[in-house]
Amino acid sequence: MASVTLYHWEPNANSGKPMLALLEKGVAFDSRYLDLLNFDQHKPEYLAINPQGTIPAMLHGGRVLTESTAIMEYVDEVFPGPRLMPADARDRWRVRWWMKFMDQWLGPSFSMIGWSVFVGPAVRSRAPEELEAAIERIPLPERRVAWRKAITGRFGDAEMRESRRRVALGIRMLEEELGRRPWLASHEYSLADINGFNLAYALPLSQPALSNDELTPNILRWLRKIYARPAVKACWALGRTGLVKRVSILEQPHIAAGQVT
Ligand SMILES: N[C@@H](CCC(=O)N[C@@H](CS)C(=O)NCC(=O)O)C(=O)O
Repeated sequence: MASVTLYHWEPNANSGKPMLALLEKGVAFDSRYLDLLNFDQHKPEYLAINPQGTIPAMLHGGRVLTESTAIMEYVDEVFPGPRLMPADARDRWRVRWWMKFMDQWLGPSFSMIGWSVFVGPAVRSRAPEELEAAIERIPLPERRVAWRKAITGRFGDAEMRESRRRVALGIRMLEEELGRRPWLASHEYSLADINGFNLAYALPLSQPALSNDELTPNILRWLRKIYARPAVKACWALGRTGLVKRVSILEQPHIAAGQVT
């Protein structure tokens, strides 16, 4: 039995971050897949592990660890294997700068768009009483609000506009930064790249007008280079939904502007 148990959903966003960090380090783990679309994360068995009812959570050495970015740092420090934080202090600062930016500012906007086009439509056709009962079981009030909006499709115009603005600006910032060095935050592959890939792996499909080989060549080069890593292939192979299968767009050697609509 592995010493690590990871409760996760798809290799996507917060779940994918510790999954990929563990695979990059070569750490075996017991995988417990929770189906977010089946509300598994709000069932009593999981609430006994993480009372907030959010994924991921990791068990190691008798401890329960939550918060995906903090889990990645823990995994990098505790286990042998390739180092995922640079040796230079300024580079480590840049890794943490980008991770904070993505977790707090850019990620929630990507997520709002993703919930409006994937999560909401995926569950909407279920019986209204079943959905209402599922929402009532959610422990965090802000997650209840997010689920209600996803299910009814009622995201406010102003918040969607702001999310689109952030995504467009974030893409421009990533493109510029990746023009400076091969990886996002240092000259080595790091946790910032793992974090960023989880956010942006399907960018040429989700934002075709903003990201393609002509408009954002640095981002596309970076995404393909990450996708070529064996740990990334192994991680995305654990995915079950069409959401994560979109990663195969990166197998195309060139994605022209206007090619994906
Ligand atoms: N800050 C937390 C956020 C965890 C989180 O909200 N995860 C989402 C999935 S990406 C979730 O569990 N959503 C379930 C729900 O809202 O019911 C982290 O980084 O681990």
